Amino acid sequence: MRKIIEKEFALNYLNKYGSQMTVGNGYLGVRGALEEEYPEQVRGMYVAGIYNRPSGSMSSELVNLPDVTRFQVTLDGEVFSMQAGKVHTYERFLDMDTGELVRKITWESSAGKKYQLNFHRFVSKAVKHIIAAKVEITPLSDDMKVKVKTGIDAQQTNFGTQQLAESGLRIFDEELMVGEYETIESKQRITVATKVNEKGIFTAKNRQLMTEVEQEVAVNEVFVLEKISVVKTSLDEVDAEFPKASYAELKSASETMWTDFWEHAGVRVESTDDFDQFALDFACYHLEIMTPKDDFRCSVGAKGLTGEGYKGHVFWDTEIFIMPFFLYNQPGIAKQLLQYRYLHLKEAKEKAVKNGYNGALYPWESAFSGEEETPEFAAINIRTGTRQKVASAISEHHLVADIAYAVCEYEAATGDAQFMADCGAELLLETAEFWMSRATKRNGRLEILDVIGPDEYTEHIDNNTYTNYMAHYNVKKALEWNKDNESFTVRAEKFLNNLYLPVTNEAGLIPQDDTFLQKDWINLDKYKAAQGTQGILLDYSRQEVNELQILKQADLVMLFYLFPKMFAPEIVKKNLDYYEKRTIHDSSLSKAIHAIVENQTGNRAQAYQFFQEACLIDLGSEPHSSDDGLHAASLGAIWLAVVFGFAGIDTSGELLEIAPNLPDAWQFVAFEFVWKGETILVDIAANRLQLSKNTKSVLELVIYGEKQQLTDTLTINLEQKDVSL
Ligand code: IFM
Repeated sequence: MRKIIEKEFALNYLNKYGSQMTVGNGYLGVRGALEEEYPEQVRGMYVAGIYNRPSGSMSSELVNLPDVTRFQVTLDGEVFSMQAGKVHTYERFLDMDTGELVRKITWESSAGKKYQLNFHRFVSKAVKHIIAAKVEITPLSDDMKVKVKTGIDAQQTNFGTQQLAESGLRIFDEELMVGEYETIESKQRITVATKVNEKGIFTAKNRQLMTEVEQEVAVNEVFVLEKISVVKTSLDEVDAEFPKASYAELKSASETMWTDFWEHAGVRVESTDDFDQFALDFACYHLEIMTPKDDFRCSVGAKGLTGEGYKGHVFWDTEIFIMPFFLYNQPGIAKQLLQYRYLHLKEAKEKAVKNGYNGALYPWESAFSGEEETPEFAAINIRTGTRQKVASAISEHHLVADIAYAVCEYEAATGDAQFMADCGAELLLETAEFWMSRATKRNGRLEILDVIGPDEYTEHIDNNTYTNYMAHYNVKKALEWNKDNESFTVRAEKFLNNLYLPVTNEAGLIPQDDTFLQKDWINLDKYKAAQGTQGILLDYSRQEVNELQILKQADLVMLFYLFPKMFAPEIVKKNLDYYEKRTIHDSSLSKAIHAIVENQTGNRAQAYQFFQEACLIDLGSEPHSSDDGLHAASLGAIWLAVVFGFAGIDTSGELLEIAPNLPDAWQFVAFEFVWKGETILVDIAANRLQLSKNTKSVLELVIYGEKQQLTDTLTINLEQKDVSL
């Protein structure tokens, strides 16, 4: 049973569970807010691609849509709230096997009457527009008079910003409530339709279209109210029919799809710590519900569809951290995520021109329009009243090569020649053109000046090693795919021959950039202990941090992860140790990548510790860390840590390679891995590796450095192998 469980009600954790218990399907995300109101509780319903730019703002925001999850329950004249009366039993869980959120409470009112209240909710995986809810109330001590008020509440805002104009409200056939809305600036239309299965009295007031159902219920009888809602927007091509089916029927159709998902995309782990399996299930569930399935106009925001953090914007998180989960399970979805970038080649080219470059310069933060959405300024410093400029839009350029890397990763895994002909080769060409115009002749070579690498605590630096190597790879791959373009070929070869690629110094260290190794070092223990909080910025100004050897997140280590064969193992080890000591892991994109590279160097205990710490980013006990949404890239990276870390899969060569190195705590791990159209079941135990597929074709692969052929099943006895590095 895959379950996220909340054992007791605590106001402090309301919004964290609200994010964790989001239900959705990649089109819709509905936060796990409780049905009744509490101060500070953030409700949220989001549709992928529905953004609006509030007046006076530079950036679009993922719109918080009218709510259908709120139920005001009045029992014998008292409004139900867990802040009043007494809660005798409480249980809430999100059943990830079925996508259903359930809450069961035995409650005693202030008047001393007892009730059993059960709430159920899910977003359909079978019909993407449907949200279904069910309320069951049983009076346990006396007959009861129950009133339930619910409907469509358009008082929702994005932290106070109203994004929607109400354009129509109607009741059809004395049962169906329909609200129509339009985003104020982007002019997207949203229709929300809902109905309950009992007759009630309708009201429309203050942007709320409601029905109130009232009934007398005898003691121990169950009052049941079902509410089915449908959401559609002007992005939908076909009209969504209002379903006639009941809650149970809709649930069963959705459940079938979830069963199928888990059968193919789940990872099974046997560990001495059950938390590992739970964290992996949590990651897979959320990756699945945050990613659009059939619309390449939309991608994945940094918080998926679980909250409004980062305004729902799309970063490099998608291509580097999230896409692989789909590429090696549901490659069609990975392709769609790349098509989103291809769709916005035009805007990327416009951004390049605007900044004085050629080719395609993708926005650091993207939304629906494909234009740059990075806010111009960071949060205000309330002591000085000033705001620091956000430099990422103008100099965090590695994203361009990250997208190109993802294109090559997709091609390597699928061999999809059609995609390369339609989009991939051009995407590589235009991104390469960007790098060729971005480099500057200096010191008798080409250098890339004034950038921000993945480590965002180090700004305005020259020759960030990660960026330079990625740019080199981008141009090299563009050359391979555009051999017939003569003018490009000549320039690309010159670029490749002249681009400065930093190498190890006398001490065996690869500099993160031109000046990093000359900067002072401070003891970071205090900040590492509070990682993820950016506490360093309370003691040091951004400028001061910039002048110290301090990393927010994996930088050079990202390169070791993406190119596992590029550097000799002893160089990786030395640099990993050096840079880890200087990394606070204040970004959620850091820990799991460090876990992978630690495992590559044979440091399995440290790798496992980092893996577990990465899992705690959204699942730890700190109450507010995920209030405004889950860390989507971190969830993707948890999956990466298992597949490319512990299972030791390496896709960077001609042949698929596998060299597992499991943590001591793990007895077993198994998952499906799709490679070149074949689904391989990877099954690893401490003493045995088994690969199987259900076709008879021969697949050549490399296992612990030895070439092997897989037809249907291949079993390797690991007891006879020395798997230590
Ligand atoms: O893309 C990341 C970046 O690397 C670190 N800051 C947060 C962004 C969104 O997750």
